[in-house]
Amino acid sequence: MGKSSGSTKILMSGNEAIAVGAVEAGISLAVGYPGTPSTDIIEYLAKNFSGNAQWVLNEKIALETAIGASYAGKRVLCTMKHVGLNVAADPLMSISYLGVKGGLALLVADDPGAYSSQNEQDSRFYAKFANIPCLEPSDAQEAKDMTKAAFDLSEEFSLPIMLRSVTRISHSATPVEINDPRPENPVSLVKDPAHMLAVPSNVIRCHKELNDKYARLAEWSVTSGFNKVTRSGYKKGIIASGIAYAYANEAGAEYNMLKIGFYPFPEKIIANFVKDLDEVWVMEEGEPLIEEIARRYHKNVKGKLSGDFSREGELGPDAMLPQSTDDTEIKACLFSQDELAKRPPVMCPGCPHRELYKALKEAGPVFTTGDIGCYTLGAAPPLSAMDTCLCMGASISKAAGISYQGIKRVAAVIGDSTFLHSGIPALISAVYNKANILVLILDNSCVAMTGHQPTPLTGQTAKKEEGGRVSLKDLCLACGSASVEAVNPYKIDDTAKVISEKLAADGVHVIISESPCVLIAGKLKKA
Ligand SMILES: Cc1ncc(C[n+]2csc(CCOP(=O)(O)OP(=O)(O)O)c2C)c(N)n1
Repeated sequence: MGKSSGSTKILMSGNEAIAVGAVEAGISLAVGYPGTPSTDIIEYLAKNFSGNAQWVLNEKIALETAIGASYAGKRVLCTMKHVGLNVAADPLMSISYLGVKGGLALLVADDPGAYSSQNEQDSRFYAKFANIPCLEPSDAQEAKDMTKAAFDLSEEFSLPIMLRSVTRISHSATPVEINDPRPENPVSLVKDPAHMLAVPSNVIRCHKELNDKYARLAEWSVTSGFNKVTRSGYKKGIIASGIAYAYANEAGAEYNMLKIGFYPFPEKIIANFVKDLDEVWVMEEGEPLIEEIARRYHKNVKGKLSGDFSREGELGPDAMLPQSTDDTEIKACLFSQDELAKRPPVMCPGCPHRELYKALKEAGPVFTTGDIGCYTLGAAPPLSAMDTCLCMGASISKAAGISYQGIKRVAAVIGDSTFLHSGIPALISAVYNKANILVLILDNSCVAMTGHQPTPLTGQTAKKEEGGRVSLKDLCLACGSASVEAVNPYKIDDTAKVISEKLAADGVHVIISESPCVLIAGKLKKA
């Protein structure tokens, strides 16, 4: 990638378009932690971008690494899924005060409908919370254009800029025009304590600078072209953002349309749009953020708060059709999700996680706190092997919390990537506070759930080059675990014996279930 291709148009997914947009904008680094639906952006860049594209251990590290590259004057793309932003929220809330140097675009992919997530939180609220702008594309071309715009805006306002995607943007393809890449910024690391130190003496001034920028950005949005009005001449209107704008276009030509693609915007945009309308629909994925504003300016607003759309789950192309068409043939072509056969995810045949769960069952009664990964599928019958699941890294802390109540035979089940993501501090805390728990780390030599990304335990980088390698056993011992044993989960009886022993012992014991994911085991053998 990187060659001039004139005005070629290529069919690409929103995620590919974001990756290409970042390259065209002259990034020097792309950094992220995997999470559906954002994962394939870094994967695309690792394969097609000659520069640096990295997986790091979690989203907080991703954002902090991006901030470092920006301090060095470079443009950097940082990617994560919506719940990842909770992990990165700490640096986010303060970097907005300090500001950035080289352009920093923060891509956050939301999952309305929670197809592969533990919730359906709406990242636009984080942008508002941190007082940073948010761009919300409605197709792949716009995803690319907005990505490029985000870098220019980031440097103009010295702010990280959020790009909010959703599953249907990230994973669906529309034609995208390819342009020449801009050259990378030169390296320039200049000390600027007033804007690089988040210390009390800087806070109030930086907060004021941020508030001023946010007000200027709202005005900037008016001429940005990202929030635009199309008039139909009728008295009905739709305000729509992101993918919902594509759905709104299915409603018919009689609707006036206000497309919101940029936050913040001055409320007068909405006030002017709804002024002469009889009826206003608001279509947005996630929470009724725009709708709440629209309600201040019009009495007849239909959306999620009025109950016309569900507040849970995602909208769809047919969201407006029952209102806008009497054509029974069209309606008959639409199908609701309820009519589709249910295909919940299941563990693959031969998955080592299943064998480990069999051994755990054989070892006798146990309360098992769980974590997030392929092994979470063990919560479902017939295994029913996991009793809790909350967020990444929570299994060990939950088990410790239970054990502090004097309860014995508590096990935490956690994958290798999840352990590296946020399990390590939990393990150290449990050792420190003398928990009596068994920690089962399911090491399958990859981040299986999100598509077999490599980890520091395999030592392979995102670009499939050799990186530094970390020993899981040494790591657990260094965390202070009373014992660390490796088992082969396919040897169920042997594994059950070790589990029984460790469940009966006091202290924090670790068992590492060592067996590669069956889908990559063949490849690993060949390597
Ligand atoms: C904060 C956060 N970031 C990312 C994800 C996406 N995600 C779900 S499970 C997982 C890791 C799974 O890897 P591992 O723990 O090794 O288990 P495996 O799937 O390989 O069994 C990731 C990255 C998430 N759910 N939450």
